[in-house]
Amino acid sequence: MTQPKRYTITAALPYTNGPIHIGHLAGVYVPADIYARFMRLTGNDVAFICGSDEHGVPITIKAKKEGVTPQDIVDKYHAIIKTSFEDFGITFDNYSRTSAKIHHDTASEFFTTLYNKNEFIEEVTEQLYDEESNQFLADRFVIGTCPKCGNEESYGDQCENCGTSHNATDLINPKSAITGNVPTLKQTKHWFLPLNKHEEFLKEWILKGHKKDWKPNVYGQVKSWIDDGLRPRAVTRDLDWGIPVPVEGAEGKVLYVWFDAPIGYISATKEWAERVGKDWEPYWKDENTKLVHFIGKDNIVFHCIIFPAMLKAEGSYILPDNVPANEFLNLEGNKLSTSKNWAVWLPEYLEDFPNQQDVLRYALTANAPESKDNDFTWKDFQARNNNELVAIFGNFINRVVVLTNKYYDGIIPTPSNFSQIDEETLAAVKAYPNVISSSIERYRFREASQELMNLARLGNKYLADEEPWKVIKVDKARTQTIMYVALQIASALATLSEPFLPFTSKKLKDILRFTQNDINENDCHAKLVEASHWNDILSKDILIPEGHQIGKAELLFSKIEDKTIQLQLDKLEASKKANEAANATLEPQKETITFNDFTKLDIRVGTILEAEKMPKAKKLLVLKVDTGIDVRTIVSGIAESFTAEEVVGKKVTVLVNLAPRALRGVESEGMILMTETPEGKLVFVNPDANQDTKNGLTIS
Ligand code: B3M
Ligand code: ZN
Repeated sequence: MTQPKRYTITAALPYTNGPIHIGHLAGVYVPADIYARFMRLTGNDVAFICGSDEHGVPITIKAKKEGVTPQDIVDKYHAIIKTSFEDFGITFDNYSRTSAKIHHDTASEFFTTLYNKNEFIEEVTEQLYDEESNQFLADRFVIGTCPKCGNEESYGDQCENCGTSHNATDLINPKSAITGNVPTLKQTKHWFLPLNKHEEFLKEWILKGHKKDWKPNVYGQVKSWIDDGLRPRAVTRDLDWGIPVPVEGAEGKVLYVWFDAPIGYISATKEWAERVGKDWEPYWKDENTKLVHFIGKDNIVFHCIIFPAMLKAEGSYILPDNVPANEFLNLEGNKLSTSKNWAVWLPEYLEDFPNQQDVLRYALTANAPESKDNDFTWKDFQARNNNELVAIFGNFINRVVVLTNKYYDGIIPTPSNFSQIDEETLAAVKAYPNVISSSIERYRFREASQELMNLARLGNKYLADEEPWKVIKVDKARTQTIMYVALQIASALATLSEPFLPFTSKKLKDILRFTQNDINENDCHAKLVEASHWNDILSKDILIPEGHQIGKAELLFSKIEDKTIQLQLDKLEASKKANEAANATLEPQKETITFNDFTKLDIRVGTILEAEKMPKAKKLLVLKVDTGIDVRTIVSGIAESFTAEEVVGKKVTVLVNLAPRALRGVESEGMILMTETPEGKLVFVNPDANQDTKNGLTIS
């Protein structure tokens, strides 16, 4: 075991423009929480830091869309995000927000320090400008083709396809995201961080330093950026939402969101330290502190190049020890998308699956996109629950607890001689903390979660092989030993599951009475058990002592039925449909007519009396229609959508004063009015029903 250390663990600050979804959880928050919980459990000093990223164009765009102020948006989503993290068991020591005063102050001070140290270049350059909306087009306000990968929907500051971070003026065919207009160029003054000046240091630090132990996806991306050559990056913007640039001559300008957001980690640490009466500085300035940033892959450049360059330029800060960025999680084969509502939203999950946080945590960890993009499917989620959590983990614990209660009234029995199998099993249990630690320390959370499950498998196998339910009939002493060994495995699971399955771990510790409210001062058993944590499994021979009373069995997990999964799949299908309908191309409105034009139309309700297919014409039906004033023939182009039989007797809307015309030799005296549904199906403009129509009246 390594010496306890100080850890500053950060998780990417989510933009407050929507709730958290499974992609965020799998990529950042679940692994970060496993890591933080593990580091605390193994006796380290941990500050686990996060907060809402409340500045930046994504917020302004959302506010514009909803017709409210950016402040309304950040207040709304900050509350939603914070609560859902808490309910999901993410144990941030502080979840702050970048609109907090402490953050504005910290970020301004940071900028001022760099400014006073002449670390910026001040330059008037031409930036993209939208004449119609009268504003500069920074970041997500402009969309165009990525000069690196050709993605046509790249943002001004970053391409989400290849991850490249660029300047808005680098985009090919830029368009305003506000008006769709082609931007013009307009001069404006900004402050640039000359990344080129830090190139040597970055090379030294990342490429020649020890950063080869960074994940290959992270190291590879960073290396390729450095190899491409670094250029100055503007760290200020002409926007009205953000932290004002704290120097003279910068009126109306704010800090670039990616300048202020990572400083949010520092301000959130300060806020936390103030609250708990600690000094924040060692967490950011002591060389012995390990700084670890958990992020998604689209944030790599900001955490591995820009923020370290800022910290280095400031001079008094430590640099990240590791940036274990994950790849992306897809959902049922498609890219997760907030705007297309293709996601599993955390608040909805918590509502649909109450008290089943651990199931999602486990499914996301076991299938985490650690080294490549991965797919979340509801079927896999169900299988992870039913075949692993229920059938292996839950089953083992349930058997142990039920039998202990049945045979010994819940009191841990006294073992007699251990067999070779017992000795081997107990030795195997003791090896698990190191196996799991080693995976976690290398940021291999998938592997770690599978090792945990292997420990439960070991327990199941032990019981299945030793069969205490049979042995009890012939050898009471041997049964006691078997149950004693099984209870040691159950105790190890209670402790080792904590980082991955914290709610289950707590429940299991309660069942095993690891902590008792009614502890008698002299009750050595209770004390012994209470002290149990990760490292005890290595150092102690007894994890749960004979004579200790445990509680009754409770189910840790329950089976998830097909119908529950189907409901989720239906939900996704519905959002796909809604999305397709919203994106369906609508025909533009026709030329405006006057009221007089309109009143010339004589529209009446008629009934179709007879119908027959026009010979040799695919589209035409010949109808006899009772218009109320007469019965007349109308030729209608609906034969591809309706049979003659099904339209007879239908009430229809008829334009009766249309000049007659001959169609294939049959004179048509009027027109049946039709329209299309959002799905493109042709329907009658039904005089009885309200149709959900799309294209206005069609002439058929
Ligand atoms: N808000 C980006 C994101 O949500 C950004 C992370 C900031 S971390 C300092 O993808
Ligand atoms: Zn690109």
